[in-house]
Amino acid sequence: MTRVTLTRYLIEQQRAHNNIPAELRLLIEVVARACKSIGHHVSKGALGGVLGSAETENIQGEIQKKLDVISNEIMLEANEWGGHLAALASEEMEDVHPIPNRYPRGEYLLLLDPLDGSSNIDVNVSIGTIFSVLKCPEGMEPNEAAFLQPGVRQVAAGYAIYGPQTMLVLTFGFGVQAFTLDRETFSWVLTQEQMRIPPDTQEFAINMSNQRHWEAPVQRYVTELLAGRTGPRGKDFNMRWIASMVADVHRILTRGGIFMYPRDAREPDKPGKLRLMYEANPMALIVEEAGGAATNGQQRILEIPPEKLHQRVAVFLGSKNEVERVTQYHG
Ligand code: AHM
Ligand code: MG
Repeated sequence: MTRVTLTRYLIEQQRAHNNIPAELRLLIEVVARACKSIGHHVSKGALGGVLGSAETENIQGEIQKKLDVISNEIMLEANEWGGHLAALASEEMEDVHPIPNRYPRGEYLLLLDPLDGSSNIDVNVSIGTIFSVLKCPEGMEPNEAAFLQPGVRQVAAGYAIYGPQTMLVLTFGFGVQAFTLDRETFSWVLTQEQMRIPPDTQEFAINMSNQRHWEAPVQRYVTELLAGRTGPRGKDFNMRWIASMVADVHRILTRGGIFMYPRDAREPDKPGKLRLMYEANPMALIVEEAGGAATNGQQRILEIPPEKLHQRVAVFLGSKNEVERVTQYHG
């Protein structure tokens, strides 16, 4: 069997379809290399002194883990000097980070959740890195306003998952491909082409402990799932909740399912927990490209015009028929 590495895949795509500009290809290679480095630090655990809290707070008011900080630094260091980016933005940084003047500036904008699933780091459960790539609008300074583009404008999105296998899942808007890290050659090898999410499923993912805070449409939808075979849905549903969005989405890409993080009454001024620009948008593009759907209950996530870099959003994504149903319940 021929092994297709990430580099070869990108070059062959470019050659055959001319759909990945060279600068974008190089940018993705840099991000993928940085993910290898993050994965390497993750895998060291206690031996690398990377577990535990950094005792600092990020812009979201969350206590950062050491690996949140390390992963953000790895991404910054890897991407600053390459010449492909105009600026980057991250969950761990309050403001956008324009490429310093000492380096050449490119035309792309990179958005990151450098280490997603922070609560799972210390318990050795799968975590990941999520990224989204936009183009800096022509003639615009790479400031926050340049980033505030709806998800449909993403030119690439992906995530790395650090689990039993380390994998990279990528889309450029023509399907979703998965690469597995070969730990012997330290290269990404194409292991799945055109991932597809089945339109129907009997598996859902939601943090049930928040049930009392949910809005009526989500109460109704989940109650019907829980009623199983003798309820209105006429079939039993299974539940999974990993509390790493990357891992929950990866399961859904692999065997279907619906993932929900609804708006709830705990913090009424925040429309959900997850962040639109570097969690929901990249995952929504991946899920749609795999034949699934992604909404905030009212509209396609990818069409939401962002107002703020760190804006939050309710998320329903995965198997199409289930996402459409819960969206309909929202009226
Ligand atoms: P993080 O970016 O700080 O790690 O938070 C995002 C994570 C998602 O990966 C996951 O779906 C969710 O938060 C879990 O939330 P909860 O702890 O409320 O179950
Ligand atoms: Mg996250």
